[in-house]
Amino acid sequence: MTSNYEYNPSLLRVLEKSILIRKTEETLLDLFSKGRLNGTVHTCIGQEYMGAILSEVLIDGDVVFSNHRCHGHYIGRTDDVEGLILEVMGSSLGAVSGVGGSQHLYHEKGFYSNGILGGMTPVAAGYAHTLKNSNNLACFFIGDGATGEGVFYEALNLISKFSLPIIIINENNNYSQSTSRSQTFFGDIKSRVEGFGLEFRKTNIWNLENFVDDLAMAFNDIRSSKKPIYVEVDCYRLKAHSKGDDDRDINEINEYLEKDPINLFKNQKNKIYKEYEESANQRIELFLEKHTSVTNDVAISKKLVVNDDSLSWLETEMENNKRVNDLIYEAISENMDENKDLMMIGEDIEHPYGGAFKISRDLSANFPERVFNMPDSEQAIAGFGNGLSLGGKIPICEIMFGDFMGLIFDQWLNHAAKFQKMYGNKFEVPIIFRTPMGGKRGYGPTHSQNIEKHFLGIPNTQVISINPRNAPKIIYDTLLKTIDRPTIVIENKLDYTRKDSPIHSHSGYKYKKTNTKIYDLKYSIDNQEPDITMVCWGGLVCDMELLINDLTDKEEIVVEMICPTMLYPLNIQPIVESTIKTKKLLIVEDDNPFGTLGSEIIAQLKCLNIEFNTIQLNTANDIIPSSRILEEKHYVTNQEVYNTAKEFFLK
Ligand SMILES: Cc1ncc(C[n+]2csc(CCOP(=O)(O)OP(=O)(O)O)c2C)c(N)n1
Ligand SMILES: [Mg+2]
Repeated sequence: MTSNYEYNPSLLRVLEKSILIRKTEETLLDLFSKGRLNGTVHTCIGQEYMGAILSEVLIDGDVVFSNHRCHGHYIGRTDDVEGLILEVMGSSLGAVSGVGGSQHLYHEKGFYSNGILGGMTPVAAGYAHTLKNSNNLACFFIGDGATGEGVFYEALNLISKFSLPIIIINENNNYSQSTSRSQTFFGDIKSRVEGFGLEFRKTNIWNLENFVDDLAMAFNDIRSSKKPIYVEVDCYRLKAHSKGDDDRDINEINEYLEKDPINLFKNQKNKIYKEYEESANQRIELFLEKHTSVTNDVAISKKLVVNDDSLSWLETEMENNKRVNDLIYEAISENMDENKDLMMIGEDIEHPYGGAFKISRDLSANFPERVFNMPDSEQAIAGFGNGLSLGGKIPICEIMFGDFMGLIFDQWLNHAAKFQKMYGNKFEVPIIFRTPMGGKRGYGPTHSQNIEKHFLGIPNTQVISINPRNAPKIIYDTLLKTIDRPTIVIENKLDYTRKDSPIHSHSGYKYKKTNTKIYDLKYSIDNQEPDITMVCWGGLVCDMELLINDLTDKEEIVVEMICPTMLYPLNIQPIVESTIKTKKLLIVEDDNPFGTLGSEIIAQLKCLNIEFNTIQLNTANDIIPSSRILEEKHYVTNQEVYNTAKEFFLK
């Protein structure tokens, strides 16, 4: 089987690049067989053309988003063969310091890849949004198998609806790992894509001249029309999915080996082929001679206590007598005035509705380009936010109810939280997810939960809990001015309408704050030794404040309440300091009792060899019922805390 086309200069350049990619990947397989590589190698041997074409069609400022099979795309975009090889070998001189490895590559020229199928679709969309007023575009690669992911379709909707400058290149090699497309794929991708109103085009690599023309035309068309295009490319993977796992029929593979454009080129233009091959081999061999072994000096910290800020207490600034929802709105609005990179996206946030809990209010009217509604697609909202952040914006993503944070978990854990470090620690990822949590309003099992425990402990992220006493406006203001990492801010539904002035305490209780950027609080009486340390946060703070005053007035029990604002990374010092004094630690939580922040606090204190007794009060270990009567039974009641504290004091 031959295609007798002329090898024009552009086609020759694509072939030269494709051969460089093939030789690089053959080298990687060889290094792997010699035990010199750690982990996985998904080669694109047979599919190099999709990467190679990039060096023909991209301009400065364009950005490529890729997947697990990314080496070819990376070389096509960057020509950084050496950085790639060193990366896969695990060297700190590698493209991303040996942290990302084969699947997680980054380059400042505009390249991001990740190993979560489909996960980069909304990220590419968000980034493309930042390119809308330029001549640039985003180029997004996805395999046929990954088109099974739901987030892909959420993002296609956004790409079409927002008319984003993006080319989606769907490499259809008919296999997802060992599963052939016919086993799991219903219908055809064309009608799915066209269902979203996207322009669908189809090409293949078997006639490489046409392929180069088709792709070049699609890139040009996007630059002139500023509209997205979806291109399905029929192709075939000539090697195993990863390293050596291949169960496909050998006759099928042989058939495609014959059709392969590099092999055809080798047969038809052997002299030029040899030239290209030799030049690639020389480049790689010379380089490998210099790197017979690798080292990696990236620092790895194994500290148990993740936040050991030293402790000093300051007076608090409060008494604005304003409601929490007003304070959040004001902080966001004022910062939007000052910082044009700040954006806000979410469901139903536009004026006049202004958000389910009325935080965004008129922001969309005041900043129409920067505050807008998103579809009911939490994964896409989160991914789009991640893309905006990579593109230099600071997105505030409103997730309507905390319970829906479950839907963004992958974008939080495998995207936002990973980008900075897995891409070699070259940039920060400022992004905020704001969300109301908490029950006691009869919203029932899926609209009432405090699920922060599932988001705590993820490296390179932070989780902040505001309450009426930690001056939400100051917290937000500080956060918006200094944010340097993915951040969740947990608000509380009942707190929205509470005011930021504490109750008057006869016994002399007042709040103090730690001397840290995002400060924690303690509620205590100056110069009086406390009997019990209480820890709580969020929606419980105001309730416990009331209760503590009663305990002191009626029972003469003095409590020191520690209210962390930064739930992660938690500063354990205020709790350590107080528990050493009281030896009695009472933790009250609005969550069921297994694996919570409370349990973590107790574990940390134990590891620090502090002597203390402890009681943890949690909700029922069950889902949150809607009925008011049942809801009351579910939560820790104030009476329960009161009685427990009394008994604990006497022990
Ligand atoms: C969310 C997710 N699920 C499963 C995997 C494991 N996995 C890695 S590659 C792959 C097959 C992907 O097939 P396709 O999208 O067609 O790309 P190809 O490997 O054919 O290039 C699978 C199942 C993954 N990386 N991410
Ligand atoms: Mg595939």
